[in-house]
Amino acid sequence: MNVEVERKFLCSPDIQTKLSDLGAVSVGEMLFSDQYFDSPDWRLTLGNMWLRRRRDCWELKCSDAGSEGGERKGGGGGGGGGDREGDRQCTCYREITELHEIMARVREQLSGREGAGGKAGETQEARVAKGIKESKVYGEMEGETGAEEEGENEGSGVAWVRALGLQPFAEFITQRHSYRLEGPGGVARVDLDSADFGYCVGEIEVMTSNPGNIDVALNTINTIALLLGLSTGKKVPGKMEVYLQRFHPEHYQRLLAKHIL
Ligand code: V4E
Repeated sequence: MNVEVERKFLCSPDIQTKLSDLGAVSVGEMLFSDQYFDSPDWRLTLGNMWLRRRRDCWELKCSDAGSEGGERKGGGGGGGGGDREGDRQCTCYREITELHEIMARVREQLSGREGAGGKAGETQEARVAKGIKESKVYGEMEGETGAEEEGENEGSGVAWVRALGLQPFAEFITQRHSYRLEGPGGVARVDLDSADFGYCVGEIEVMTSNPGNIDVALNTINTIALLLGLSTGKKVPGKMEVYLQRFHPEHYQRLLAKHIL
């Protein structure tokens, strides 16, 4: 299991100088487009699950990483959940990239009772049931996705998400400059992102395959944040939070009310 522990920060004009002073090494710049999907009643995101397609690859981020293995308490909303000031600015998400596992987790979430329910609940249940019936088993769904859009990688198409009644709710392009930085106890990646809707944000990220190492990751991130002179104040919003606040205020308010954002 891959767990992504990260902390967002606002980029000061001298951030690149600070990174280079700390020995950070530039590992490249890239441009990518993200598309996020959910049901009309936001059943995935209200369950703190984020389904994304980036460069024809699917990824699901789930908030259950911090509570796995019983070694530490996971905070609400994928939060760092620790006792130190800096931990509260960190988030901790499990990243799933294997398509079969993504499909299984999405199906489980859509057919469960954890989501928004409400007025669209019944319709959504019917849609999910229909999507699952049409696709019969996930092995077949994956086969369908491979064949559905000529020239795309297997599974990169959106047929399987459509069959489950999911729709894109956010789409934006990011220009990213990434750095590699040695911290105490591990290596971190620092990304400086500029999204096409006019928001810039940085993030310090440590990936670990062992949930027992989350505290080490938090320590690495907090130390780097201190060295970069980042403020210990309020948690800095990510691109999605700002996107929803600007373009989908109702969805944003529901996520705030559930303490997911
Ligand atoms: C987990 C999550 C979302 C999915 C997007 O995650 P994020 O890491 O912010 O995006 P990005 O582009 O930096 O992805 P990467 O390239 O690192 O894989 S959208 C909202 N969340 C939850 C969340 C939260 N509750 N608080 C903060 C500060 N960030 C994200």
